[in-house]
Amino acid sequence: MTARNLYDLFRSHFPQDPDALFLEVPDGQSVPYAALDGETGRLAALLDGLGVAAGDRVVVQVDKSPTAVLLYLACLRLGAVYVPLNTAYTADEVAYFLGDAGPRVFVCRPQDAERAQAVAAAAGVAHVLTLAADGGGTLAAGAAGLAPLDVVAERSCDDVAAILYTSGTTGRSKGAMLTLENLASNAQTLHALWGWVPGDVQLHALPIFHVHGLFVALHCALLNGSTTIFLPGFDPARVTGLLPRATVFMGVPTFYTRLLDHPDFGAGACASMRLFLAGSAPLLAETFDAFTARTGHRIVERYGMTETGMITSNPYAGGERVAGTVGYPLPDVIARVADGDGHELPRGETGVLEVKGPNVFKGYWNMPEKTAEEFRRDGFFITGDMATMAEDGRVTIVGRAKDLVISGGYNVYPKEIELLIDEVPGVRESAVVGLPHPDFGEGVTAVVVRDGGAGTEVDEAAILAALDGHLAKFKQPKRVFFVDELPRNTMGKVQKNELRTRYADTYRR
Ligand code: MCA
Ligand code: AMP
Repeated sequence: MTARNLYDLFRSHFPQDPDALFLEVPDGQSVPYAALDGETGRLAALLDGLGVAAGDRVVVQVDKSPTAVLLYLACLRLGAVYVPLNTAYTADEVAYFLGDAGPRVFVCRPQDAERAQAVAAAAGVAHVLTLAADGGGTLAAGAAGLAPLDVVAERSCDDVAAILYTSGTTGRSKGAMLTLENLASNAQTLHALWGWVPGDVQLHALPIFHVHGLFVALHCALLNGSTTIFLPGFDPARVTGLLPRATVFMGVPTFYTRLLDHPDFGAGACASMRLFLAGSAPLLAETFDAFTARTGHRIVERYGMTETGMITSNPYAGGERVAGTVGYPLPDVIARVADGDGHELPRGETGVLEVKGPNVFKGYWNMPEKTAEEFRRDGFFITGDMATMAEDGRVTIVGRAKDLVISGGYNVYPKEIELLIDEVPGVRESAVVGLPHPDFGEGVTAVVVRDGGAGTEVDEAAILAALDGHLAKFKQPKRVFFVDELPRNTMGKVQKNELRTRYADTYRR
């Protein structure tokens, strides 16, 4: 990357047309490209006044809004580290993130301000600001009267631009440090690979607290100087209604199954579309095929991780988009399928996918040992995904070596839930698995062994009540089953595969 700051890189692609829109917000205030310098400059002035300097963290847990995007860009300008959090996280979860990230500023929703003040005070956070979905709150009010700060901090490629938390197999979330180089290289590669052209319009319905909606989608549009039609969330009727104005759409598989379930969705809605992309979870071949049959479009499935950004993609041009595969490693990414010791396996064999390239993160914030555990000595990052690579390099993800459930594109680590369930009075032990789910792809499911001696006849409602308020809704089990004992192998390890088989039909339509 030659730019000294990611914002500078984006700015070099802003259209000259003073009316060109960056974010077009149906029923709201749109954001022209021409306003970006001023608006982000004002937010930068506010943060600067609160003492936010390069390298300081700004933790943000807010509903999707144009101002949230401007805040991200303002952090880039200052060289501050942007740390977005899923709005579903509870106060308990936020307390951990604030304690770990140690931000100078925490921006939250107005309705969460009271609890946020308490949590922030306990974590020693100096300032709490609010931002509502409509842009209101103390953040905008504080910035409104300020002169834009004419700053674009000089950063190096290796400086951290954002920390994104991913859940950990041990139950503790890890903050993935993403550098300017990580974000810029991935954005530039994807922008070229997916053939962005002048005039492209993106329809955006993803959340913006994860890599998919924030980086993959918005960075490509920014590098293209494109307009993004910016929706507050995914609603199949709204998406169907707005698609005729768009050329590019990115979604998790649940978006596509919900669109296919919508009676008005079809080829007509997709007439102007150039590209549908899917990722964050496996896209079933049946969804790919049904989508092609209904619309004539072949979805481009790609694969990535928070720690790496995008790793592989099916071809946009010059190759087949094959359902059930995730395509080829990106041009600047090296991927190998390896055995448990990191030795590359012959093509066609199944092993763990390992990757290396400018997209691979710098490490986990405050966790050097965890970072070291996930890298090979030769610098390859161990994804924890099981894959095969065909002779021509095409990658198929066939499973996970890590104990992870992906529900509607959100990651859920069973360990985190099991630890909480095991604390419920009357529970001896538990195992959490993901089962096939028609809407979310996988449904989080708990299998619990009661503690006969405790005297309490704990039931499904009691387990769910105990989790409520402590665990984000999307992590909470959709069903809880009770068994006398968990199936174990000779080593004493719980056989989750057996549980997945036993309860496989739980969510069948
Ligand atoms: C909402 N609920 C969920 C989920 N979302 N439960 C399980 N899994 C979910 N993903 C809960 C709600 O709290 C609610 O609970 C009930 O399910 C039904 O809510 P509903 O209104 O249907 O949900 P929604 O608001 O429509 O949300 C579904 C969604 C959303 C649109 C699919 O989850 C979503 O936007 N997912 C995208 C995630 C994403 O962007 N992932 C990218 C990560 P109750 O009824 O009890 O209140 S980045 C990544 O993975 C890597 C880098 C990559 O490769 O991209
Ligand atoms: P996250 O930690 O949210 O970044 O999730 C990354 C994980 O999502 C990967 O390690 C994969 O397990 C999964 N994933 C992302 N895209 C795909 C895909 N296209 N097919 C299968 N799994 C995927």
